[in-house]
Amino acid sequence: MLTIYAIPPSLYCAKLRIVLRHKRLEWRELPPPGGYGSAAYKEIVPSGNLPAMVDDDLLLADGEAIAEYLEERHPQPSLLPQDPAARAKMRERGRFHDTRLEPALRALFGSIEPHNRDTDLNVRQSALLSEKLGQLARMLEAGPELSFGLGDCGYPISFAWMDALTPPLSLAITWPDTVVAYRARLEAEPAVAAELAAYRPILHGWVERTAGSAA
Ligand SMILES: N[C@@H](CCC(=O)N[C@@H](CS)C(=O)NCC(=O)O)C(=O)O
Repeated sequence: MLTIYAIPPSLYCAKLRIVLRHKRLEWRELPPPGGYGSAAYKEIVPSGNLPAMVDDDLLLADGEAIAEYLEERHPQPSLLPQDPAARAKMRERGRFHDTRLEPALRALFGSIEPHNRDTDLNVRQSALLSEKLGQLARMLEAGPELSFGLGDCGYPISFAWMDALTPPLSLAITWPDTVVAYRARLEAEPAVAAELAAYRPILHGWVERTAGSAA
């Protein structure tokens, strides 16, 4: 059985679980031994990154590399189109999430605790996140239309984080209609719905404890 090293509130671990659920794979989930960033974990996973996966004698520690491996190892149900151009567009969508949208969200993590709250940062990142959602809307509108795939899996989790951080950080994020419709399509996917049902309470509990207010 696959082993995944993960911690409950991790965004990229939740993204990976959407892939695992969609492919109806069985996995066991372990916390990093000794805690996140520990020497004991780095003895298993040299980079110390989460998520990491062990499949027989293969160790992988990057969410995207793991997802691509699972796609090749367990091609059905597929999470990549057949056509090379459509596959590239799906990967482009995933890279936009990982390298553009999520970093704009992650920049807020240091501002969650009340004593570290940075109102200017929250305003700047609200504008940046709105800009990224606008770019995503234009990418979606330009097409092509793609069935649910690898490049979609990060978005529902980042969207849930934006919801959770909006009240405590007083974020003002503009959600284009195209992104609202895209989000609804993603959340109707059974693997996404199942992951969000499990993940949202964990996320909101973590934000509530860290922010010290209702989230
Ligand atoms: N894009 C990476 C990001 C994963 C990520 O940011 N993981 C965090 C924990 S949630 C981490 O490992 N941080 C420590 C580090 O990057 O050294 C992936 O998909 O694996």
